[in-house]
Amino acid sequence: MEKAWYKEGIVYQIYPRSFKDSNNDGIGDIKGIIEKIPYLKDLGVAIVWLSPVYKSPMEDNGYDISDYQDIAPVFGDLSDMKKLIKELHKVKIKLVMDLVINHSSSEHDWFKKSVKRVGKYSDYYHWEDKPRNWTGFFGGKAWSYNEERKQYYLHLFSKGQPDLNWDNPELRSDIKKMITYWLELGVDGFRCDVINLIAKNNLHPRGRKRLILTGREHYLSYPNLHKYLHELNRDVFSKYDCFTVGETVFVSPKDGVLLTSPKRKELDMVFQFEHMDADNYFVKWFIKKFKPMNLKKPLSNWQNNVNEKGWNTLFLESHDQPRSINRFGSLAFHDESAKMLATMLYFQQGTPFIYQGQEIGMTNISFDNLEDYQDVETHNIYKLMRKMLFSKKRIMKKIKYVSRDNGRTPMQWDDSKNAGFSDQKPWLKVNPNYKDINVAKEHLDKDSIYNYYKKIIKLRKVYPVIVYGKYRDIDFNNKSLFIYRRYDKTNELIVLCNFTDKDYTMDKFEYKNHKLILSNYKENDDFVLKPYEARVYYK
Ligand code: ISL
Ligand code: CA
Repeated sequence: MEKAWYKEGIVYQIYPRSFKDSNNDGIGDIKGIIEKIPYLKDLGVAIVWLSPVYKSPMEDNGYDISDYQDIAPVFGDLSDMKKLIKELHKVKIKLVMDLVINHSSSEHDWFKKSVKRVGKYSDYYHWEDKPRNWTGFFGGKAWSYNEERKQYYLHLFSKGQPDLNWDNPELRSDIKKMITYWLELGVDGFRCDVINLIAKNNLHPRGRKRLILTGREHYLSYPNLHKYLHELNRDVFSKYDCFTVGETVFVSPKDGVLLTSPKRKELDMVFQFEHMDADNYFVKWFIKKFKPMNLKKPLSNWQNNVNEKGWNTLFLESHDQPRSINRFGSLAFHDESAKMLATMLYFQQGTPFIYQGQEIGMTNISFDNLEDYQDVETHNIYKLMRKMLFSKKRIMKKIKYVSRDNGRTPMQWDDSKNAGFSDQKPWLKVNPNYKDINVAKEHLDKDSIYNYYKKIIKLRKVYPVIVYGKYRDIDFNNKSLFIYRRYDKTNELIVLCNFTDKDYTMDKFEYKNHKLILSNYKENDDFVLKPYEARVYYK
């Protein structure tokens, strides 16, 4: 297998709005990130991925971009951005930016010109005289009327996020120029937002009626996608020492291989979401009780079918996901389960992604008032479910478990006012548990979740088998344990994880001659795994 820095290093995702506020307006910003570079360095991450900081009306917190080559004033300006790149590079940390090119904001100049049918821009978006029956990701109709142009336009996300028309070569050429601009500034790669939606089928507009995403057969990994990705790679990415990670929704391991196979030269890796359905029925709002098997099955399926052919990513959290302890671990075994989940995930094959706050075990918030939630999706879904006659109580219960704001509360730095995030009222309330869960406290405790993450990051540098070794499941049908083996010609790792809150007694123990290199308990009984115990053995 080909070696690469982006396979070896660990990525840390920053949601700028919630990371660190430097000028006390209640919103995190680029200068705040610069302040915290020593923190990132201490943790040991190699790459930082920044959620969007571009100019935006912020209908979807920056995933609605109105100028791809400028910075939103709330986050700072271009000189701050250049400084961030420089300061990160000084300490050998790479920077990956978010690339939101399936759609722009309706405030983007391109859209304004498209509305007025100005020259080449007329065709930069998808326009139709009659709306199609497609529905969007945030619930509701995906085609909306524009009064001025007197036509309907496509938006798979909110109304202010019109989809770009990738069939237009002039649009593609403008996108390539824009990406080149950032690469020239020194950016080391991109996380490509919903990239497998960019190609649309415009010939068969009627969508098959479905409970969610009617019409999705016309844009989910539609064949032209591969053509457009290959073109971007050939004309732009391949000319720089950078990497791309595609956010790809509703993809199978087979798609994963097509998208990341080095021979095909499309993307370097993808985020897939099959394991994010471990506690829901396909749609996150239809919650079901979590069963370890539902996490194990998709994760091992991707390991078994993508490894050696393409490249995986390893993630449990992001700015779109609730906190993993609430979903797959246990609040009663907060530290143990946080460490177990990290062990289970990061010793698999793929590039590890840590989402801010995950490394200290941040958890979901639980607001009783809808008004305390800020996310556009949460509000859209609330309205939709009210229309569907769900009771307010029932909807709020769902929101508490699922809302994207669970992962967006301000980073908990210390136990001072607003968790040390800002002097002013933060844009989204701080989780009241910040007195217990915060960076300052965990720095001092050698057994903290933070220091456990540090150990994992260090081990990855010591044992290349963690990065490049093959993967094999052990005792796959076990409903309580997740056990697997990583190996190459001369090295072997065994990862043992207990997903239950009870002792688990194994009937055999075959690792007597292995060395225990990591565990979340101080003492380990060979045969008995304590609640949420995790161990890694090496031979
Ligand atoms: O969280 C979701 C909605 O329930 C996901 O389906 C999410 O919308 C999907 O993964 C796409 O996410 C990305 O694009 C969106 C943006 O809102 C998300 O924050 C971003 O990660 C539109 O740009
Ligand atoms: Ca600020």
